Amino acid sequence: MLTLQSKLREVRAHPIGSDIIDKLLLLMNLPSWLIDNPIAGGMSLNTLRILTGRVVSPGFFEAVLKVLNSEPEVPVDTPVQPAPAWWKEAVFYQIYPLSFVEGGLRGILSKLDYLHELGVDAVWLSPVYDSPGDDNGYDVRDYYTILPKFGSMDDMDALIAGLHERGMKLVMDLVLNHTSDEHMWYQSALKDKASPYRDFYFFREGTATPNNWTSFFGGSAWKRYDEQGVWALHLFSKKQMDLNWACPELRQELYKMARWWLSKGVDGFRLDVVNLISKPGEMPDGDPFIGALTGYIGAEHFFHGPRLHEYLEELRAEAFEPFEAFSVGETPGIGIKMSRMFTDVYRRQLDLVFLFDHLETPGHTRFDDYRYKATYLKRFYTKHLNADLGHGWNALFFNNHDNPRMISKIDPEGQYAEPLAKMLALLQLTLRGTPFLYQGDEAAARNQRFTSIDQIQDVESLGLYPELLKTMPPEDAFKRILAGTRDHARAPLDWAEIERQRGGADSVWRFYQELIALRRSSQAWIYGDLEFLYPKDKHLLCYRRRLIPSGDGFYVEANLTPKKCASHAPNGAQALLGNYEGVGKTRVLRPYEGCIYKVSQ
Ligand code: ISL
Repeated sequence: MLTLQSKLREVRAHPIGSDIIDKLLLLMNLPSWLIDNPIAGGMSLNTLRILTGRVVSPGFFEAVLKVLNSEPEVPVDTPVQPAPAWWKEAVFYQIYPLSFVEGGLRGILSKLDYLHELGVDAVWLSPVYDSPGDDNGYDVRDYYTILPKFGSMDDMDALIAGLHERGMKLVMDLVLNHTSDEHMWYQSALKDKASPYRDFYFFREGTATPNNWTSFFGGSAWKRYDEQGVWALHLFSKKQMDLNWACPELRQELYKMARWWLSKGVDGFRLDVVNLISKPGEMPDGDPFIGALTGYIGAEHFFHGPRLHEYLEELRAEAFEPFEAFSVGETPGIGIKMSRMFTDVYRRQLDLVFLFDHLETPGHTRFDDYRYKATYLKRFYTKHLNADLGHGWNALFFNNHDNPRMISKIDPEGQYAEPLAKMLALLQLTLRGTPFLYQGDEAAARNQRFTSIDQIQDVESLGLYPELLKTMPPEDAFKRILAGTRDHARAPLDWAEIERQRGGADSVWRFYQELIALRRSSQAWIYGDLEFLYPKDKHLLCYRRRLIPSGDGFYVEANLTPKKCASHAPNGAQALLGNYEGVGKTRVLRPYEGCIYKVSQ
């Protein structure tokens, strides 16, 4: 049990403590030696509290201690050889059905040969369930029905069969933190206090707002119903009502639904914001300092809630294990050590999690209008992938439906769009972990050129905009929206461009195809060691992958800058693949050039 008398180094030794410290340092763009030195490490939290009293709110340390003490059991520290699994070997491709192709599920079915040709092994399908579409399907009205716009259950069955015929897998998106306010459970619960579904949600009576929590999409997290005299919790949009996992009947309903999909042949799930599912029933206020820092008041109460691990174990045991289903959790706000707590095989919770700390550089959030320096990727991966994973595994991605396109963040003008897209692909397919491509990555899709708020559709941006207007002029508010809006990634795919690239010889598309084939040609890319080299070189990310005893060994280097840099490739190494012509012919790497070599061990 950690207390105010505990030393900072003891907090650092706790996985949640370590991740919170890292997160704070990242948010404030402070170096880690500030904390990781003997003087700071020997300081008690109480001393730190006195020293930081002017900046930090009085309840901050207690709030952090509460989260830390909610997790007494930490993963065992014995590294083991990773056990083989299909999802460690697979290349995933995320489809956002609204903008992937016309024709919904039938349209997707018509593109399976396309995906197969690219080399993809598994599809993660963003929600296609019945939904009013307030958050493009992440507001589920009925988990058992397909939204008519996307097709029917027969089309879904055809999609599952079509994928399996090609040896591919299907991972559905499962939204278990909330439902639409139009879900039958919610409608019944709201209208009738005695409804069997009343306890499925967080209703609170009284005139005052139950607490100060804010929604991820702007404003209070509580919605008022004057007629019923109640408040209801929504951490996301006003139509996405949070589910109360403390209610055992709710959990059983959710497990039943997951089993129903698995019995149809679905191979696993991507679990939407799954680290948010446990909330303290007493609904305490959030600490204002943590709120100001993270942008979300109340976060310390729900980003790792009191019964989170218990729920995840139960979900796995009751819904996933009978089908040997795969699970990847979307876990905003957690860090590398906590990811081990979720994915350690002995804890039987999740197979994989998505971490987001590489999507912005330190000191920045998604809505900041800034240029992303790709050299940060070296710092991030060296720390992140070097760390002992315990028995866990990594997910490798640069894009998804919630983020502007990475190549536009690094190079807004698009001068290096092609080499940059290829370099990111090269990292994604040769580092250690499971790659998740997002639709359009294979054709170097870039951000949109929105010029006015009227063109924005994303519920998050539309919620944030009026909040921004309270403190800044419209031009500045729009600049922030333009920097961070999720609409960039949700524009319809440009199939004409994709087909052009598919037919071209040196295209980004072809490069992806070659990389995927290369990855498949040697198990060293999957299960091999990863060793980072030349740590002092700030511009080049260099590493070796080796599988002992198969004999395969590879050296990879990537120039993370738009300037020419000297190569470190070992003499005599055989150049296999690169993102420029004449790979490995000179000792100079061009802007964002990346090369893969075969080396003897
Ligand atoms: O926490 C965030 C920013 O730091 C959010 O971006 C958060 O991670 C994200 O909004 C959660 O995403 C998922 O759940 C949302 C949905 O809108 C997203 O599309 C989905 O990926 C609510 O279901």
